[in-house]
Amino acid sequence: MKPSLVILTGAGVSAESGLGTFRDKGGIWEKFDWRELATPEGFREHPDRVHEFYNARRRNLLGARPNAAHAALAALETRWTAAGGGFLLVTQNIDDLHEQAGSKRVAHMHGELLKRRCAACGDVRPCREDLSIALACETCGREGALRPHVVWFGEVPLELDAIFTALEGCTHFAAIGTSGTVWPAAGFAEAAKTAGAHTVELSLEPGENGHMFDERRYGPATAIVPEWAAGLAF
Ligand code: BJW
Repeated sequence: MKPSLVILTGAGVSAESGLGTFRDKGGIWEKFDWRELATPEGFREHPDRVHEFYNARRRNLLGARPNAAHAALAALETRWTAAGGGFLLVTQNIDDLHEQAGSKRVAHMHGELLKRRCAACGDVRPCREDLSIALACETCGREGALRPHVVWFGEVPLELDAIFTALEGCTHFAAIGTSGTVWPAAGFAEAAKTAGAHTVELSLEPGENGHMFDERRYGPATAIVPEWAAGLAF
């Protein structure tokens, strides 16, 4: 069987680049109400508050740079694919730090903050500026329908067909910097195990699905990810 690696990243991989995590002490969902800011119902009721929340996070992202963990994953992809291995980096993160570091095969299952979508016509475009309810869609002309291209609770994550195809054929699976709380991502380790893959968790501490992993390494991503990637034999 051809070696095939699937990596799932979460907020912990970008924490040392200055982007907040969600469920750690002092995390985003301790300061903000996810029901109000990360659900379609919240956006319908208070679109201005949702725009304010994502506008602030977009401005913060525009000043952020990838760290040693992002760089190690990009180098691992180059090495692994050059040797003929299958590779997919699935990220729950809406930042672009994997791409900034040079990663190519990236599936953004929870969307991308530097894109916006028209809720009326579905048009998706790059977006580096603040959004507001006063803006009109350049494609359909509808006012007030532009939203961040992100996946909120109750919405279906993106690229699931490609992700599950990769999981079904993988020989190695790593979950990095994710609490294993949010589904369907929390079930990927089990899907990889069912496929016969060796599974590893790399994070600050065990996630909710920590028992699913064959191997566990705990510490800051910038320390443990380069070390793990360098030691991974094809
Ligand atoms: C470090 C570190 C360092 C820190 N170094 N490590 C009841 C039971 C089961 C499921 C459900 C349920 N009720 C509802 C659901 C479904 C729901 C869900 O899972 N809810 C749970 C909370 C219970 N899921 C959904 O609604 C999803 N859609 C769905 O299920 O559709 C149905 C469907 C599925 C499949 C097929 C067909 C239909 C959508 C989920 C959308 C999630 N959206 C968010 C916000 C939008 C994006 C944004 O604003 O950024 O996505 S929520 C938030 O959580 C964000 C993240 O991507 C996501 C995951 O968080 P993550 O990355 O794990 O971060 P943390 O903070 O939780 O963990 C960070 C970790 O890093 C920690 O472990 C730290 O220790 C570690 N760490 N510093 C290394 N320096």
